[in-house]
Amino acid sequence: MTQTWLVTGGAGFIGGNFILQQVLDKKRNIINLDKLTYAGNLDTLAQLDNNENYTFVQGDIGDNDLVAKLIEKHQPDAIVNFAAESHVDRSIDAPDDFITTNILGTFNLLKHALNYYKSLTNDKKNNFRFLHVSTDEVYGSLGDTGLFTETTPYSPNSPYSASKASSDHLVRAYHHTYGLPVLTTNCSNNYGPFQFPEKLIPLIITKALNFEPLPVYGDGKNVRDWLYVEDHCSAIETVINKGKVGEVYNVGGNEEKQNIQVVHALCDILDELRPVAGKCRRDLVTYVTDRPGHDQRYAIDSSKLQNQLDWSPSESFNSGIRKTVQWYLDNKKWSDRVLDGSYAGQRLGQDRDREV
Ligand code: NAD
Ligand code: TDX
Repeated sequence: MTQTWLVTGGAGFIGGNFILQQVLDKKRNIINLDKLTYAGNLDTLAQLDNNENYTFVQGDIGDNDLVAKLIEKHQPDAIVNFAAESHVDRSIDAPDDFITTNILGTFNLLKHALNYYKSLTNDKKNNFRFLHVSTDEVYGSLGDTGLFTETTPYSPNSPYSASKASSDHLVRAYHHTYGLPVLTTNCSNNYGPFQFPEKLIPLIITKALNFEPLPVYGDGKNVRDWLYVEDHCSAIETVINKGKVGEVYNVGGNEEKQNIQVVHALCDILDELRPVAGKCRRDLVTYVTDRPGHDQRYAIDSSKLQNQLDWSPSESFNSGIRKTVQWYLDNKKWSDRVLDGSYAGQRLGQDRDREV
């Protein structure tokens, strides 16, 4: 029988890609609980309207009654927690929602998942999983060498990463104390279709298309490890299916790049695909004030996931970034729609002295 998975935050970037993979490939019935914050867009999932294997519920993971009722009604085989406030710059300007959703919201989910888990019997109980989607940012910042492994001590530096670290600890505690069958994935920077254009890659694509200045924080030499979003989604599915209960798995693409290299790559692809005579998009690069507390380098060792669960990424940075640019060119309507709300590409998170 087809399993039912309760996915939270499925109208966002990664959750949306995950649901599309699951439902279009007829793998699972999906219940999507999403609050529809500025980052949630039902346009992403429009092709699932009327699909009998997909149900959307607008609501908050922190809503006690709603979460209890949803779990009771749908009797999920797994809960996959993507829901979060996810943008570091916003966490600098206004951390409150990060604490409420990422910490208290996850706690509420865990509480109800545990009550439900206790009520299950036999195979349904043995097979139930709670997968928490987290980030490499909980490990802090690296120097020029070294990689984050699953045993790297937590050292979060932004309100965002601190709130994710806190939720990771709660997830861990629910396994150790109560025996809830949890799994945690800590992933590097994702890119791909349906990413809200406040994050580096879609922001630069959007601005470069319009020949607007391209804001590069600090000296542009901060390093991120980039993973194509569909590879992250396949990693999550792999961990739910094959992961050892209670374990943490790092997910990464082995594709470290300085921010300026990413920006240059985007400029070059756009110059090729949308050339404008006499203009070179690299000339739009504008170095701006650094992000307060900007982590220097993230890099992930995902060998545990690769060796123990036989996962590996399908896209390289070069193939994935080209696909991504092409997607934004082909789906300008999507970007225009999501940008017609409160966010229009302005700089966020630069003022550490602002009252929060
Ligand atoms: P996103 O901001 O694009 O989407 C978040 C979604 O969660 C939105 O649809 C939003 O409406 C929903 N949401 C927010 N608060 C909610 C609440 N209280 N109740 C229900 N829904 C709520 O985020 P994303 O980039 O897709 O990230 C998804 C998850 O993956 C997050 O937990 C994030 O920490 C993690 N992650 C992201 C990256 C990345 O590069 N984007 C990398 C590693 C891990
Ligand atoms: O305009 C910009 N200019 C710039 O130089 C923006 C928006 C970002 N940057 C830099 C800051 C970072 O070094 O680019 C890098 C990437 O920035 P973001 O896209 O904001 O991502 P990051 O802060 O690295 O966090 C992302 O990856 C880990 C996600 O937003 C998190 O949700 C995830 O956990």
